[in-house]
Amino acid sequence: MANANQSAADKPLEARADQIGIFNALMQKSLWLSNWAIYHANHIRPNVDGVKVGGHQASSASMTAIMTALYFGVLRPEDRVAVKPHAAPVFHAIQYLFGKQTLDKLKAFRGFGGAQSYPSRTKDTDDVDFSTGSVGLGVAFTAFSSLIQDYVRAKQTTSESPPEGRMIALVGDAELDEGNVYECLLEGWKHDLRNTWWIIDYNRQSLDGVVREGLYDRIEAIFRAFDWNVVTLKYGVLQQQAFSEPGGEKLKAWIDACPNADYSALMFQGGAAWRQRLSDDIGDQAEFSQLLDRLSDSELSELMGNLGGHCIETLLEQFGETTTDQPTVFIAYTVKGWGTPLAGHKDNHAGQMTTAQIEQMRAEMQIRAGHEWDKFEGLTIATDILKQFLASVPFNTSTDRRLVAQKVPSIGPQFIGDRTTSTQTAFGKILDTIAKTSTELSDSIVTMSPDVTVSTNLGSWVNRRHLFSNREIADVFQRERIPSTQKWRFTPKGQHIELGITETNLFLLLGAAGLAHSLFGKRLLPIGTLYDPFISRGLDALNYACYQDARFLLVGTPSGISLAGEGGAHQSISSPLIGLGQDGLAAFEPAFSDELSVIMDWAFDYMQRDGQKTPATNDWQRDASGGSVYLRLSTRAIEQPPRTMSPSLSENILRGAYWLKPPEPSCEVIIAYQGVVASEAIAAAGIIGSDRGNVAVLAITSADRLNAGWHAAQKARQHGDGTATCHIEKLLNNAPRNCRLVSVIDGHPATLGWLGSVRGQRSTTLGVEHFGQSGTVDDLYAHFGIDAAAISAASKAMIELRQ
Ligand SMILES: Cc1ncc(C[n+]2csc(CCOP(=O)(O)OP(=O)(O)O)c2C)c(N)n1
Ligand SMILES: [Mg+2]
Repeated sequence: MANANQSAADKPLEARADQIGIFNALMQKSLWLSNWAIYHANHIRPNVDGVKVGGHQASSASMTAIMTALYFGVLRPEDRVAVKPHAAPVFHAIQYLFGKQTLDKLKAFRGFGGAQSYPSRTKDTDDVDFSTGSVGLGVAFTAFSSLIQDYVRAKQTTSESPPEGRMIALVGDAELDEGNVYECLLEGWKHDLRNTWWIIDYNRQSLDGVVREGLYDRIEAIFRAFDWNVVTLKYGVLQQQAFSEPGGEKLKAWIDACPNADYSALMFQGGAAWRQRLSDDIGDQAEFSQLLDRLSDSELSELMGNLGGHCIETLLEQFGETTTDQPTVFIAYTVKGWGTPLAGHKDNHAGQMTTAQIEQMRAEMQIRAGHEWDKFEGLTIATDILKQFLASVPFNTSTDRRLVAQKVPSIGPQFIGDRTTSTQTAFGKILDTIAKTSTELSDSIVTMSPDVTVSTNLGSWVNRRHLFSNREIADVFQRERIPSTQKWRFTPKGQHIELGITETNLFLLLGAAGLAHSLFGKRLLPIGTLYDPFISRGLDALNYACYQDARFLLVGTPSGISLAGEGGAHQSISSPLIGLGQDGLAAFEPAFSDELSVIMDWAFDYMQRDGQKTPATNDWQRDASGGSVYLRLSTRAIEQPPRTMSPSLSENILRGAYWLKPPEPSCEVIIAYQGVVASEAIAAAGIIGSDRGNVAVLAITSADRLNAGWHAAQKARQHGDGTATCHIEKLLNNAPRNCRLVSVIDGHPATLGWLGSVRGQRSTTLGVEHFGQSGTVDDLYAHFGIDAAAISAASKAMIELRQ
């Protein structure tokens, strides 16, 4: 019985042939099951809405051999894999063979509750390590996971460390068009990237067609420039044997010179076309002609399709020989649609086999009608042997590959007690206070920033906790006694990861760190800072991190037009809407430092809540299951309210709002503000109300949580829970029903625009809708109509409105 732990090359010839036979059988089965699952979803399952179901047969086929070699032979349980999104069907098929994917879910591929179109950590149940879908992101995620693996291990003793895994990306060649891949390469090089494999499915086709000539040289040069080990898998063993025969060198030279598009077209056309073209190009040369004549059309087609990426022997050998921890890229030549009638056709990305074609494939694979899903149907190797083999595959472990980590206990809110301060300054001070404590919490925090560490007030944290690097690097300025407020010391024990200016990398690193508990068994509390407007730059990666249910604290600062002098597009407008709309991210915009203290303390707990918990029906789903947190902060210092934090105030802050000035029965207007414009809202209330009791001020700390609670209550009522209510309804119920509402935010007014609908109150929404500009805060608040004068004018107009 073949032992999958041993590389095929190490074995006696007979055993090796056995093992290769088993791999080839499983490859054939994975190819069939993946194609059949797509066919079934599109042609057999009833289509009730007429919308295309889809699935990628050609992209899956292209990777089947690579994934067969990896999953059945090379991977170890500690390895983590990001599978090319549109190879999901092969992944699900392999998991099904392992017994980790159900037949029901496979039958429901792309259906409700079925196996997902693209591998999903959160939605699939079959051991997905990294979600993929938005091409390029999963690729880079593996590198950042490797960096986090190093980070975690540097803080552990050897006995605490689980085995070191390889972080592996299965990459479509067109994914290399995504710029984030190169941002990641540069960052990886800076951080001594290790244990990372990128296996490129080099089929030279993307979605729309065949790629340009000469790409290989560019790709190779790029990886070498970043100190990667480059392994090229160009020819399979059949081709290598043919090359060693008389006339074979002619064939090799022809293959090497053949343009990508021609190779693809010939693969599609098959053996007769190959024969014609090779004869035409190479001509009647005795030895070569003999080589050609020896082969039938189908053998010739098999030979020409026997590229490195489709040859199990080559794949096992090359993967097995790669024992270095140097990051390694495998460039595996493949044919898109290999092994199917779609092979090589330039339009095959969304193309699917016709019924006649799948029937032909069924016949070739000897699969009887009604036995399409049988795991060993049509294979020539005895079922017992295959079962034994599958049970011995190292990756097919019965232990859960998702790890768990102890919860890090809270140390309570850290209050900093300034009289006038900004939320950004307060953030830095709170972190500094935490840094001074010797607690599990302070040791679990890891900060990161894309070259805005100092300007987002992480400086004192870094001075105390240092920067992370695999090796010690002293701060030259410190050593030379040159005065500097920053101590820039790198050490394996450091707790800040300094990134270059790429927000996408920040989000991917936050995502990887935010999964450390599950990937590496160690709970990290990652905090990432960036300038608020530049969230948009990395938005897809942020979405990606949230989709994987990674847990982190994101700090967007400075924000809004309150940034004043910096002007223009440095002033964020729509980020509160991102906070409102982004799933998996609870967004807060505190105005005062004591609110921030309470929110940060809560965030460290919320980030650790169990993603699986089912919420009560009238609760916002995420309250039970937890998630990541986004803080929108400001550099504008404002006067702090003199107060001590009470449990009820703290609870209200976390629920999203509290009465700063509660409504009286005579209340005519509520001024509801979020964030730094608190001072304007308070001043406006003074202008219109002074002590007449006609105005109330509602402090909103989280439009996001308020809004989510409101939606949850509405849904619960729709589902028959007549008692369901929510925080914002309870608060607004304290005010007379017909009082008016004016909302204000240094951001897009739609953030609070829904408030009037809660009780059907007439409302005016103030905020910023157009690009900012430079000026003083007073200039800009007046210009955009969010100063005290504008708020009071809007309030008065609302009061004066007749019904
Ligand atoms: C960010 C993003 N843009 C566009 C797409 C749509 N898309 C899916 S696959 C694909 C082409 C991928 O080609 P390649 O990576 O070479 O894989 P192949 O299908 O050739 O195996 C595109 C454009 C996507 N999934 N993500
Ligand atoms: Mg491709």
